[in-house]
Amino acid sequence: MSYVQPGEFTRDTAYIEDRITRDGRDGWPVEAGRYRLVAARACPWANRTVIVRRLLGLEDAISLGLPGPTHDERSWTFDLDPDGRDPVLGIERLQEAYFARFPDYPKGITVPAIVEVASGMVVTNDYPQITLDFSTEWTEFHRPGAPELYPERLRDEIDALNAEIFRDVNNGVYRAGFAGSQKAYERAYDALFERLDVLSERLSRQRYLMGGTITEADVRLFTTLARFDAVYHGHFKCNRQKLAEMPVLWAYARDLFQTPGFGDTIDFAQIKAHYYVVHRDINPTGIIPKGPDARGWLTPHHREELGGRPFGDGTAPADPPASERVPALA
Ligand SMILES: N[C@@H](CCC(=O)N[C@@H](CS)C(=O)NCC(=O)O)C(=O)O
Repeated sequence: MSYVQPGEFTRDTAYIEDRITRDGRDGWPVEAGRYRLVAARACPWANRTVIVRRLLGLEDAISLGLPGPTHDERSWTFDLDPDGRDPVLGIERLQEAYFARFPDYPKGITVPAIVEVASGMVVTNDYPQITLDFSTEWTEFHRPGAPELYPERLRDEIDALNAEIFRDVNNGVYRAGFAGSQKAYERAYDALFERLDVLSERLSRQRYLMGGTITEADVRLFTTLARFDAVYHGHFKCNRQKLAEMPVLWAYARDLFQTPGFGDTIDFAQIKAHYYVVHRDINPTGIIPKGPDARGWLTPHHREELGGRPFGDGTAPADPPASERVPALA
């Protein structure tokens, strides 16, 4: 299977766009226990949904299924679960949930996906919308003290910032890594590091992207920064600097990593296994690098000197349930 595309890598951004809403207008009403989020630890797009679910305290309302880090051309499997089956959906492959809804589903079997437990059908894989709906449609199930990640007055600015971060950073690393020509790679590389410079300047003056409090924009930038030195710097050739050589962004990323809800969703072994094993066309040996030493993520960041209240008027989430813990950094 080839991930590299001739010339420029273009992501297919047409998703199963049904939404789970309070009014149930697409046939999928908000209801505790009705849906299961399937989200591999490895995947940055899935990671967003896991972080937001945790920050908002939606664990009891929306359960979490976790496929293993690697997959074949038929995509994600529940190989970490007993008997290789998701314990709630009873399926071995996420593909089964896509086929239950669309028997000839022609596109990628991707995470994150939300599956209706009773029917076993995938409802949506529209990840940019999933986290926004967690914030705005699932409010009755938010924990007391849940932060406002997508406040109404900031939405236009967050949307604009997210679009730049998606194009140049979240997807920019993929455009560099899967480029099929030197020119396409260099264009993606230049746009990525120019954007990181702009974000670094912004974050030298304020603790988070929108000011003193965490928002959806920080979640989206964090999931790429968390994978930067472990994967994108080498595997995707995004190597002007390591994250650890960009002082502002590195401190910002550590600050978030050490905030409950962020670092406690990160599993570096799974992240590395996914990229280096699955993308055989750019890493034909499938060898997974041992480094980098991840313990640097736990060093002091001093970002609290910039002030701010990470959760605004809210509070930090409690530790994740035992079944959802990631391994401690060795
Ligand atoms: N489907 C979305 C994002 C989700 C996505 O790409 N997920 C990857 C993992 S990070 C995936 O599930 N890939 C499945 C596959 O390659 O078979 C997209 O293509 O923009």
